[in-house]
Amino acid sequence: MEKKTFYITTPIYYPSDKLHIGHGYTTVAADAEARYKRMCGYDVFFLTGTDEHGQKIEDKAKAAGVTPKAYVDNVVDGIKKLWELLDISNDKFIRTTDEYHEKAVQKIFQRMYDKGDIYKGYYEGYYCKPCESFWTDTQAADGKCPDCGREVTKEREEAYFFKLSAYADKLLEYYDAHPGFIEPKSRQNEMVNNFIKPGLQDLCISRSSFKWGIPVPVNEEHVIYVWLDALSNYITALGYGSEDETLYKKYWPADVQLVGKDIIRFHTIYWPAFLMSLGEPLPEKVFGHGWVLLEGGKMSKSKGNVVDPVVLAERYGVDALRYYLLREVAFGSDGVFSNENLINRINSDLANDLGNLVSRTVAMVGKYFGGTIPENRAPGEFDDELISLAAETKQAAEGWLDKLMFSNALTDIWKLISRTNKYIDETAPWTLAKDESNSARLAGVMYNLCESIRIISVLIAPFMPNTSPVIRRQLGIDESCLWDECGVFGREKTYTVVKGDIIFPRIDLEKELAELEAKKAEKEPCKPEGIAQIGIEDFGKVELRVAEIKDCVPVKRAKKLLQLTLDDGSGAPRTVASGIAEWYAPQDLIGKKIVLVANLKPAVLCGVESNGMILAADCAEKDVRVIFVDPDMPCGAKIR
Ligand code: ME8
Repeated sequence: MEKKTFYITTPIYYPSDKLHIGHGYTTVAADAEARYKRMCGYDVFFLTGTDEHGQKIEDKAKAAGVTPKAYVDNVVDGIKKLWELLDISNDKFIRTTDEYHEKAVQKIFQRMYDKGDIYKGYYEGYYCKPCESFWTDTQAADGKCPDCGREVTKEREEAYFFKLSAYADKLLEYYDAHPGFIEPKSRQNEMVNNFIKPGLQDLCISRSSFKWGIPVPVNEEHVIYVWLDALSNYITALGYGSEDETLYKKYWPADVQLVGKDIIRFHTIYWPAFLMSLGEPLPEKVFGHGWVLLEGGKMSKSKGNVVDPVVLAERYGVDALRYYLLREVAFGSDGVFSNENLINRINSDLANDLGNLVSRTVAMVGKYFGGTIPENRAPGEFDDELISLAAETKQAAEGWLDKLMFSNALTDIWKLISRTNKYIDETAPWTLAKDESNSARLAGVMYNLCESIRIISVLIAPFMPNTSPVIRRQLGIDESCLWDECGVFGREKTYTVVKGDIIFPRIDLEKELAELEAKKAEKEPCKPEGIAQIGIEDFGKVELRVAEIKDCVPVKRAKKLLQLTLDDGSGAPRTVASGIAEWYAPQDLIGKKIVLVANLKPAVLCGVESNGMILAADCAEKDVRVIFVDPDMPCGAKIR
C-alpha cells in the first residue's frame, strides 16, 4: 500500500546572519511535527528555505558594498548551518534565487495575467521596507507601519496590480467551509474583521524603482513583488511550473503551513487568493504561532537584543533548547524567553526528572543483576497504573501532536516520566534487593522501568532527536524507533543495559547567570552583515606586489580588455589582461605603478594569457578606478 503523504512548510527566511532564537522556533516546531509524522509511517516532505529578493536586500547589499547575489550567497550558508545545528530534518531547502523558482514564478505571474487577474496602474501609497508591505493612507495614517511600527515611505510608481478585491467573498466562503484552514481560530477572526470586512484593496504586485527581483514576464522594467515571489516557493519547490510536476502532484496541497503571527495575513489572504487565481487547491491548514519575546519586549535583531541560537545550543545542547522552546511556549500564544527559565527547565525537567530516571534505572539493573534483567520476573502492585498511563500518554501525545499542541504533548509525556520516578519510590527496589526471595519481583520492577523508559524514548524522539538514541543505547536497544512502539509494555526480549554518561548535567544557576551577564558585557566584534569574513592566514595567501605598467595595448577580440606588460621586479616582463578598457586609454596607464595580485593562477582571456590581475575599485555603478601607488615605490615591493 502506498504511504500517506504529509507536506509541511516553514516560512522562508530573510537572509541574515543574525537569526535569533525566535526564528528557530518555527523550524524546530515544524521539525518536531515532521519527525513525528515520519515515525508514524507517513511519506513526509518538509520544506524550508530563504526569501532572497526585494528592496530590503538590495539596500543591505549596497550598504555592504557587494552585489545582492553576493550578499545573499554569503549569508545563506550560515542559515543552512544553523538548521543543521538545530537538527532540522528538512527534505528540501529552497532559495528564491534558484533558477527553477525564478522561472516558475514568471509562469505563475503569466497565468494570473492571462486569466485577467492582473492589470497595470499606478501605485500611490506607503511602503514599509522591513516588512516589504504596502499600506493605504488610512492604514499608515501616523507615518508608521501598522505591523512593526517603523517609518513607512511614500511611493508613487507604475505598477501591476492583482485583483485581490475580487477574492474577498471567495475567501470568506472558503474560511466558512473549511473551519480548520486558519488556526488558531482567533487569527481567522482577526483576518476577517481587520482586513477582509473593511474591504480588500487590489494588491500591488510589481515594483519598478529597484531591480533586485524576478522580472515581470510581460514587462522587464518591473520586478515581481517579493511576497508573490516568496509565497510561490511552497509550490515551486515541488516543481510547480516546471517540466516535472511529479512532486507537486504527490504532495500538494500542503497539510500544514507554519507561520509566525506577523505574516499570517500574507498566508491566509494573499496566498489563498493567488492559488484560487491559478485554479490550484489551497493548503489544508495555515497555523499562526505566537511570538517568543524577551522580558521587556520583542526579540529583534535590529534592536540589538538578540538571543543567539548558536550560543545557546553550544552552552546547553540542541535538545535542551528544542525542548525548552516547545515546552515553555504554548504554540499559538506568545511566550517569554529567559535564560533563567531555560536553566530551571534543564535542571528540573531534563536533569532531575528524565536524566535521573535513566541513570538510576541503568545503575540499578547493573547493581542488582550485573546489567541483564533475568527472564524470571514477577508482576506486582503499582504495575498496572504505570502500564495504563503509558498507553494513555501515547494517545494523548498523538492527539496533541495532530493539533500542533507541542507544549501539551510534552506536559503529558513528563507526567509519565514523573509517574515512573514515583514507581521507583513506591516499589523501593533497594528494599526488595535486601531479600533474595524478592528477586523475581525486583526483576519485574526493573523490567517495567526499562519498558517505561523505552516508551518515553519514543515519545520524546520528535522533540529531542539526539537524546532519544542516547537513552536507547543505555537500554541496549535499537537506536531508531517507530511511533507505534510506544503504546504497550511487553517487549519480548529482555534488557542488557549499558552505563553511559549523564544525559543532562545540572547547571549551577547562580554561576551560569553570572557568566552570561559577563558575556553580555563583552563587546561583540564588528561584523558587517553579508560580507564573508576571512582570517589573517587567508589574507596571507594573497601575494600583492608593486608593479609598473611598461606597455599597454587593446585586445582585438575583446572590447573591454587591455593587455598590460608589467615590470614586477622579477627581471622578466609579465603579461596581465585587465577589463578596464571602458575607463582607461593605454596612454593613461603607461608608466604608472599599480598593485599586482602576483600569485593568481594564469588564465587565458580572449586569447591573452593573463598572469595575475591588477587592483581597481568600483567607485560607482559605472565607474572603475585603478589603484595607483606612489611612483617612488620599487617594483616588486611586497604589500601586506
Ligand atoms: O517573515 N518569535 O521572514 P523572517 C517567533 N521572509 N517567531 C518569530 C520571531 C519571534 N521572536 N521572530 C521571527 C519572513 N519569527 C518572510 C517569510 S514566507 C513566504 C516569507 C518568525 O526571516 C516569523 O514569524 O522575518 C516567521 O515565521 C519566521 O520567523 C521567518 O521570519
